[in-house]
This record gives sequence, structure tokens and C-alpha cells, in this order.
Amino acid sequence: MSVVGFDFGNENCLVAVARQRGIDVVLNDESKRETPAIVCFGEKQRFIGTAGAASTMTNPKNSISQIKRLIGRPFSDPELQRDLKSLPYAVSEGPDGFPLIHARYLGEMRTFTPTQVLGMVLSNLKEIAEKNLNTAVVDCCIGIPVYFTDLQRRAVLDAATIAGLHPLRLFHETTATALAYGIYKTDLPESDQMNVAFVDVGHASMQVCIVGYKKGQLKVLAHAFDRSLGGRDFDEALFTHFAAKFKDEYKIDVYQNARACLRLRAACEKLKKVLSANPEAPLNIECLMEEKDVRGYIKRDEFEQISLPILDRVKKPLEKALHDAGLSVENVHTVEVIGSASRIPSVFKILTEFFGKEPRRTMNASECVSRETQNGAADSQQSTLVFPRGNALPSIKSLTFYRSETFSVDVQYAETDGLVAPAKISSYTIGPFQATKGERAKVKVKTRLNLHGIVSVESATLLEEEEVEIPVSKEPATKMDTDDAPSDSVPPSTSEADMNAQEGNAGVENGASDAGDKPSQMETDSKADAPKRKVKKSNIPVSELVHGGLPPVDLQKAVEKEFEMALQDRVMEETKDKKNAVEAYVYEMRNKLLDKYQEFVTEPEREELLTKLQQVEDWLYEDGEDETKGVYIAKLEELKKQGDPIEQRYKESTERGSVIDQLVYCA
Ligand code: ATP
Ligand code: K
Ligand code: MG
Repeated sequence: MSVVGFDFGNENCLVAVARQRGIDVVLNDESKRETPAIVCFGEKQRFIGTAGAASTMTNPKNSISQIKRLIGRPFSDPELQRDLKSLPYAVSEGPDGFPLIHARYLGEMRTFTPTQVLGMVLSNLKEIAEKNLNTAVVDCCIGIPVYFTDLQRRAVLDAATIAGLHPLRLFHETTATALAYGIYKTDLPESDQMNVAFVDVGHASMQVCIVGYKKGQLKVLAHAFDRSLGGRDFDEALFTHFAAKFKDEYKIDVYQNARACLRLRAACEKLKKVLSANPEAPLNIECLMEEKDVRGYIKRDEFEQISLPILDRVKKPLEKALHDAGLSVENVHTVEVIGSASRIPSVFKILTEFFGKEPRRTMNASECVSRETQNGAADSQQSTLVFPRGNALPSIKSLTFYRSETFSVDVQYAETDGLVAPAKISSYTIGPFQATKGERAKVKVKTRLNLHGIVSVESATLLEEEEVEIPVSKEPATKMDTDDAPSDSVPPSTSEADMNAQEGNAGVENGASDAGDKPSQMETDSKADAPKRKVKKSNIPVSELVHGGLPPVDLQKAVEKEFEMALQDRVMEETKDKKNAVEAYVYEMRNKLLDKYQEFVTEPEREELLTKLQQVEDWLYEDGEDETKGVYIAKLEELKKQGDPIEQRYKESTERGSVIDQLVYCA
């Protein structure tokens, strides 16, 4: 079975299917690879994706875009606050400290969480996949930027659930590209490692990933990024440039007019794209504001000049990635660009100058989606680095604490320099428990870095030694601890990283896999003749206090709401279909009556039906313009009652005709 991959960008989304022979990008209804990440709320239904983008200009306040910027970010996040300034829709702070989006939907103002809106975008992508594959799509992989925080990852997973999807894995966009490249390249070296730098410049962010390849082998050497550097910054530079120019020349201040801002921004994005292919380009907008038509013009050189502050920032992630990978530019064999903003000539030039070679565009970002790879960066407890950057996924590790009573464990990021979200991800309360000796007891806490790169505390076990006589067992203590049947003993060779741990500090112990680290009920020290010591293990309750991600009840509610909204959309789509069917019938029947049905109707019969058809046509443009599905179905039935007998007569006659033809032929 093929795996469906979703790549949701700040601007565009892609659906891809991993097939045996490679990765195919699925086309949407408009036969395009890219589907805009936009949800437009209407008076009767939502318009998502391409349909949503079409409504942006006419209904800007209710067209929600750039959702990737909002997802999993607290309202107070300064970066989010900056982003909000250029968004045409209203956002306020919700009771939980996360943003709430305001939009007019079904005739009233409503609020939606970014998670809900991403859920809508994902369900649109799900639909595109289903139409194409002709099968239900539930299991999927979803691409996220490498810098997404735990909160953002949780939000993406919640959004997927809302969309009725089950993500097998969240994967890093650039890592997926690197993997696809490795599959695509058939001439990778056997021994000398070949280093490739992948540079993704998207709409709002930039990511760099340096990978070392050998035949059948891939090593991610470094990741770097700028969360807020992308194509939209160039749009903004052009926008500022022309806003000032028009103020000067036309005495209009677009900043005072939301619609003018929106139109100028859109025109600037177009202009930017034109400048990728042409050395100069015009910018003309009719009736921008105060009934003034504006005309502008810019050369590529001047565009580059006004973009210098942005271009300066492009180098930083490149330098960091190179440094972290421990490479110099000479060691980078190939540079691969992805992301459409890398098409800006000045960006391409900077990359060329930096690496001393021209980047290639072998991997269309789109081709790299549905491959699952992951690595994560997260950290935990008393500044013990549990899961270093680049830790394999999934992964389980044990922490050892010496405590006498209930305590708490915070999961937090090791480095916060590159992350805006609160460093703290979640808190776990371990307890209550009773240490029998009244002193500090040994407590093992099992933590897990899951497939999506999310850290959680799985369980806690209290370990207490007791000296007891153990009846000589016939069974040697070599039975392995298995998954389904917890045994009473394990071999004493179990590695005990905690032996070296200082009091109060946590010792870290690696667990190779999920199955390899199941806590057993008892651990026996089976030294030959010393008094037998038993380690009594008892489970300690663990409760989680998550900062972010929806509580199950709220998630369920969001799932139900999405179901209702999707139903409404479907009803409206079907209504349109039924209305179209009435309209099509009117035109077709009229043509046929004047053409091939002519011989099969009496004159009065024909006149009566033609009049009826005209009435219905008028009705469609007046009273019947906005009716329910049922009314259109009834109207079509009404017409068919008159039309069907004529059609029947025609059919019978042509069938008879063809029988006669056959008879003639046989004879
Ligand atoms: P992100 O990666 O930030 O999440 P995304 O994946 O949606 O966003 P892309 O689709 O890779 O982004 O790129 C979109 C950006 O590329 C937009 O800013 C768009 O204006 C710009 N862009 C598209 N085509 C061109 C072009 N020919 N020349 C210059 N810029 C372009
Ligand atoms: K994209
Ligand atoms: Mg992208």
C-alpha cells in the first residue's frame, strides 16, 4: 500500500504518494501540483485550497492564510505578533494564551483556532489524495520544518486528527528531500563521502541541511534555518518601496486602506516573480485607492538593491550549517536548491557565491514529501540532555532519580536560541509513592521520544532492594524479559548507567527500542553465594500536564465541528451541482427540441416545453438563484416529466433503426 505524504507550506501545499518506483506528486482538481494553504469562510460554506485563494481578493478578512506561522505558537510570541501585522484577518488571544482567528462564517462572526484551520487545509489535501487514488486515505506522513517546537508538532498532530487523518509520522521537510535525493541518485560514491547542501527558501522560512552520502547510506551532518526569511520578505521590500513611491507621486497612503494594502502586496508578489525571468517589470494597479490608477516600474538591479538587508541574512544559516557540519565550502560537493523563493536571481547569486558553485535544482521540493525520516531536538530534566539533537526516532531512555516523595519532571528544550516557543514543553508529576525505608528511594523514569519527535514520560518505577531468602529455582536466571509476558527475573548484565549518577542528578540509560525496555516486575541479583537480594519494583503513577496540544475532550469537539462544517460544504457543493444540472437540462433540451427531437414532438407539445424551459431559465436567475438542493431536484423532475416521453420516443425509434440496419446488413 502506498503512503501518502502531505507537505503544507506557508503558501503552498503538496500531496505526494510514495510508489514502488518513486514518488509521484498528486494533481489537484485544477491539475496543479501546488494547492494554496488558504481557507476562506463564506456565507454558506468554506472554500479551501485553490477555491479559497480565488476568494481572497473579494473576501480578504475571512480568508485565512499563513496558518503555518500561527500553529502551535502562543499569542504573546513576538514573532507571531510581527506576522499578524501583515495579515488581513483578525486574531485575538484565546483564554489558553493561544491565538484565536476571527472570521465571518454562515452569517455570523466565529472564532477558530489555528489548529482547526490547519485541520481544514489537511482535509482538503486528504480529499485531493482520495480523488486521485480512488481510495480512502487515513494513514499519512506530514512534513514539518526542522525547527518546529514540541507545541507545534502537537498542534499538527491534532490538526491531522481533526481532518480524519492518522499521521504515521511527522518528518522534517529537508530530511525528506535528502532521502529522496539519495534514492534518486544512482551514482553515489562507494567509499568517499559526498556532501550535499540542501537549501530550501520558501515563502516565510529558510532551511539548510547538509548531508553526507555514500552508496546506500545517508548521514545528516547539520541543520540550520531562519524561521522568518523567505519570499514574503522580498514582497514586503517591494511593497514598502512602492508604497513610498505612490505616496510621493500620487499622494495616497496605502497603509490607511486595508484593501489597497492587500492589492499592492499581491501585485508585488507577482512583480517579484516576473523579475525572476525579466530584467525589468511594470506594476500597474487600477483604482488602487481614492479612484487613482497607479503605475510603477522597477529594474532587477534596483530590486536587488532594496533587498540587500534580506540578502544579508541568507548567508547566516549557510554559515551555521557549514560550521556545524565541520565542513568548509570545498568539502561541499553539490548544492541543491528547493523552495520557490530560491528562484529569485539575487538569492541564487548569493548561494552561488557562497558555495563557489552554481546550485542545482534536481529535487523539486515537491518530489520529496512522503518519505519518512525524522530527527528531533529536545531535552529534559535537571539539565540532563536526554535526547541530543539528531537522536534516532523513536527512542526510549530511562532516567534514575533518588527521591523520597512526589516530584515533578519538566520536559524542556536544551537550546532555546533557535526556538521561540516556551522552552518548557510539559510537566509530569511522578507520584505519590511511599519509600518503605523512609529515605530516598531509587526511581526509574522511562521517557520516550516518539516518531513525531515529541518527548513524553511513559512510566515511573520505584525500585527497592530487600534481602530475602530465595528458594533455589530450577530455572536459571537467563530468561529474557519479553514484551507480552513480564518475567520475574532478568540477567544481571542489564547496564546501569545510574551507578555513576550523583544524588539528585538523573542518570540516563539508553533503551535500544520500544520493546527492549519494558520494566520487569522483579530484578534478581543472582550472585553465586551472597545472600539473595531482591529488587522490588512497583509502578508509580505519572500524570501529565501538557503545555499545548488539545485535551481529548476539546479535540473530540473539534473533530465534530469539522465534521459539521464539512457536511455543510458538501451540501452546498451538491446544491450547486443540482442547480447546474437544471441549467444544463434547460439548454440541452432546448437544443434537441429544435434539432434531433423535431420529428418526435407535435408542434403544441414542443411549444409548451420550450415555454416551460424559458420559465425555468428565468427562475434560475431570479427567485431560484439561491434555493435548496431539494428544490433543484424537484425542478429537474418537473422538467423531465415533460421531456422524458419525447426522449423515449426518440430512443425507441433510433433503436428500431439500428435493428433494421442490422437486418439489412445480415441480408
Ligand atoms: P514555507 O517553505 O515557508 O513553508 P512554502 O513551502 O509554501 O513556504 P514555496 O512554495 O516553496 O513556499 O515558495 C513560495 C514562495 O516562492 C512565495 O513567496 C512565492 O512568491 C515565491 N515564488 C514562487 N515562484 C517564484 C519565482 N518564479 N520567482 C521568485 N519567487 C517565486
Ligand atoms: K511547499
Ligand atoms: Mg516549503
